[in-house]
Amino acid sequence: MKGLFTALMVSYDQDGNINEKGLREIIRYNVDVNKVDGLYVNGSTGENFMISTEEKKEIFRITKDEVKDQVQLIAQVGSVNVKEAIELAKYATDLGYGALSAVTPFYYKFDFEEIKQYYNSIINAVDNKMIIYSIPFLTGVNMSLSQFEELFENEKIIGVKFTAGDFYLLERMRKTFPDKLIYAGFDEMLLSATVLGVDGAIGSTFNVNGKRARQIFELAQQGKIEEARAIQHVTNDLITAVLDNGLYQTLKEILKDKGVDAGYCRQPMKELSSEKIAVAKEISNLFL
Ligand code: NGF
Repeated sequence: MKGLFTALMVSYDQDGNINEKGLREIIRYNVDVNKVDGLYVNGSTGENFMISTEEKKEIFRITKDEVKDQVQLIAQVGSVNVKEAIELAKYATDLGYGALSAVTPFYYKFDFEEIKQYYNSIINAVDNKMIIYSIPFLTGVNMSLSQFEELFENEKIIGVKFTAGDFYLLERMRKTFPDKLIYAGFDEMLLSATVLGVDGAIGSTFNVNGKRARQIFELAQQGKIEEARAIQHVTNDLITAVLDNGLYQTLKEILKDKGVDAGYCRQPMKELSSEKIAVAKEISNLFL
């Protein structure tokens, strides 16, 4: 399960329904053009926290059907509704997903014992492996090194998607857990995370910029830091422009510019204005 995973975008029509044809095109673009090692399905980038259980299943099913065994698949099943998380974990496992991931439970201020019970309940219900999805800036859930250590006592918990800028903690985790998988979650920090020894990365911008992510990751692993840095600089010019214009909407417009039917974002995310659509096209022409 090492390597580069695209946090998969989902195509929705203007009424917010899943556009199956568009979703299949996004998947093909990632497998055939970006040539990533795998897909991270129903994460934040898939707009997962705005859709129903049935829609989540539909996305898992379509993705597996399109990919077959061409690349690795991780199913993000996390939900504050643990019963839903278990139902999705069973569904994705039956479909043949290679690993599961679950966001730390958010909104209520769960204590660590509750968080631990959440992970163990999900993963012990299925014959699969779990990657913790840690994204403190969105969930407000910060876990310490010793808390990760306690979660990792369950051998079915095999790694973490580390979407944070705390590189002191990342370094401590790399040293403490040499056998666990650590994925970088911030694309704009991929070089620094790779230097610290992550096993892979999971990124939204890989939907359009997967080739540069591959170059950064491999050059850094080979110790060619200056070359990797030059590509990270261009990548971050791209990411900064995308973030300024509206992250997911702009990535979708770029995909459309490349001929992929990426559709719209789900409400309450708003549509881009015509000015912002023009900016997205400029970004696409300039960088991709
Ligand atoms: O989009 C977010 C969260 N994070 C993604 C990535 O961690 C994937 C990251 O690529 C992800 O969280 C998911 O889909 O579950 C950023 O978009 C990127 O580095 C730009 O900041 O906001």
